[in-house]
Amino acid sequence: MLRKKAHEIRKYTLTSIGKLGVGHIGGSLSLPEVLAVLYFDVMNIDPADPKKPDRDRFVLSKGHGGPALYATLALRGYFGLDWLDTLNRPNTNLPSHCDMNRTPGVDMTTGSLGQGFSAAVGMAVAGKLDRSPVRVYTIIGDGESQEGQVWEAAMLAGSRRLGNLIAFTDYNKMQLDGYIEEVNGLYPLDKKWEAFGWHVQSVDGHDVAAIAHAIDNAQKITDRPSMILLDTVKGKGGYFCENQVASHNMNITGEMWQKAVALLDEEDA
Ligand SMILES: Cc1ncc(C[n+]2csc(CCOP(=O)(O)OP(=O)(O)O)c2C)c(N)n1
Ligand SMILES: [Mg+2]
Repeated sequence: MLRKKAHEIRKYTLTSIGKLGVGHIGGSLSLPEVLAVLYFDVMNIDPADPKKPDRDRFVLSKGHGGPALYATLALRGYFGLDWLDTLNRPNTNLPSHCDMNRTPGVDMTTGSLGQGFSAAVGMAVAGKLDRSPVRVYTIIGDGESQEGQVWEAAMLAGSRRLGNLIAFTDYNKMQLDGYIEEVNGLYPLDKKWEAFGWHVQSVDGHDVAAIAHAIDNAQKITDRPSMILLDTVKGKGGYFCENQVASHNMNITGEMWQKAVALLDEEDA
């Protein structure tokens, strides 16, 4: 069921960016599995009441992945699937990067890398002070993890022992214009998070069962924040962009996205 949801998210993401003709396809297509698990299994949310006070919070800190989040929110019932055709067009409620003032279900405006993660840590600090049962989930990019701001927030989360915070790194090994290890290496990323006081797990980021299991483990760790490193492929499922640095923000023709969706349909049949 979750695997199927992830595939639907991937197809709607391809379709909405494809119809627009340009967009952050690579970093959007590495996200569908974790979004499917969070939105269709894990989080305490209500699409009919997007601002209910005791909802779990979600921050897509790598805000350029917005198209994948919008596909997820539409499939979950926050708004109609027809909204996806308005992606990044004038007066849209679905801008290329996430905007909490425009999109129902978006808890934080993001796009300036590093800032969303800091906001998520702030939400978790507030939740802990309030003794609230709310959990905060957030996704950062591996390129985003080259931002100093991420590590300042990581240090605070570790020192405040934020057991209500569960973060993911979309570890797709690429950023905007190159391979992570060539631009500014992160290795060993797991040891870095551990050193900042976090509980760390590494899983296949395209395996919904493995992601669900890791979240289950993380929820049981209440004395530390959790980082789940998702081993992912940038552009996953797009035959024209999979595992390519150029997939970061690219032009897409009608033929490209339609063939990609048809190939995914064949896989699912
Ligand atoms: C503070 C800041 N610096 C630079 C950028 C431009 N930028 C947008 S996405 C990106 C690369 C991010 O790489 P990563 O986090 O690995 O994202 P993904 O591979 O998932 O697309 C950059 C440099 C930005 N949005 N914010
Ligand atoms: Mg990346």
